[in-house]
Amino acid sequence: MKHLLSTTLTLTALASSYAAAEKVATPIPIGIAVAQTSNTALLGQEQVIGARFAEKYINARGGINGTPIKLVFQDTGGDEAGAINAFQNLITKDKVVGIVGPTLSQQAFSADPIADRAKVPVVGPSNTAKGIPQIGNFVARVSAPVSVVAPNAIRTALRLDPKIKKVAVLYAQNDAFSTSETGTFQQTAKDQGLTVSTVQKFLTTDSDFTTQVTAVLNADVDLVIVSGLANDGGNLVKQLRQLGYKGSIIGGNGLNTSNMFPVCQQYCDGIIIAQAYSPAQPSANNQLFVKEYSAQYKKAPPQFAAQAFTGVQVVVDALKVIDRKKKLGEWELADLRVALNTQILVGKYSTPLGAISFDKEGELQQADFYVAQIKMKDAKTGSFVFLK
Ligand code: MET
Repeated sequence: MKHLLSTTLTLTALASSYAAAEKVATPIPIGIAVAQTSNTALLGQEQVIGARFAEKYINARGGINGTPIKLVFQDTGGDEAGAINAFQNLITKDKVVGIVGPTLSQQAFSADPIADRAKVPVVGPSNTAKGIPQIGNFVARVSAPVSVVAPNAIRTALRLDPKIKKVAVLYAQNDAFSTSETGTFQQTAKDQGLTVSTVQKFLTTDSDFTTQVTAVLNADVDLVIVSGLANDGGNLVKQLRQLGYKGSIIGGNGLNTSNMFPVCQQYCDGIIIAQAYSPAQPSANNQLFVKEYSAQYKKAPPQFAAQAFTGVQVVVDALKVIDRKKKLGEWELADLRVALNTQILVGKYSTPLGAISFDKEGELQQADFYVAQIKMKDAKTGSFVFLK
């Protein structure tokens, strides 16, 4: 018995020392957990492109002080379970040093706590709901929150049409970001002296918006503000126009993609959307990014691609600093993850978004914001025109 017990103890000790001795793999694995399937892939697709482009761009410049990176993609789908599964695979199976993801705030509130408990740094590439960095010490984001981005759209809409007085606000009540964003929109509208005549709810899974559109038309408003995701948001805008709404439309962050064009087609025309990224941002780093991205994709980088690129860049820049003090190959994975998180939070980064940093909770500090308006040439082709 005594003998058995000591064997067990020895084995346990061996197992834990084995786990503790796990080194980081080369090339350096960085996890990307975004939506590659489901309706949320309308948004995630641009993130995949931005991340892939970052991998190529960074490795072409020597990776991390000469060591290449390797992005490991795990599809989150559009829901919480998919994001949790992707995070778990990246953490335990793929043994990544950190994770860029997920696509939706709704997913982040479920999946980020798992990474936080496992002490794996997370950089949110597009999560804009209030409260994301506060999920835990290991959670930061490169996507400016709704409170900073959304008000710009209302100010611009009022500049384009100073006669706007009455507003209808619509939001997806089953989505954490949309409920957060509508709070900012409603408050900003009131602060600007507008009357919020009606507030309508829908679901991101809805496709028929007759009830909401009827309420909007009855309220006789001059501005409609939509907080939802790309497919539902696109259909809502389309039905608003088809049923006769003629006023201004603001779309929130979930409508900020040309992948919505096939949904609302020519009816996308005129939607005003605030931007956390502009290809015209003048920093040398952004201009080089835009040049190479445009050469490869024959169009300027959209916001979600630029933010995903930035998420990968932040992880890489932080790893470069760590590697200069002690080569990454000499680190144990668990220790490196903790050191990476610390370095992410204290670093300063020259990115496509301009110069950025984080506060101690992991909230993004960014200077420049923009507003664009969708211009459709026909039912299929359109573009985001940046407004002065
Ligand atoms: N900003 C939205 C959210 O946080 C997602 C937009 S899609 C990339 O949920």
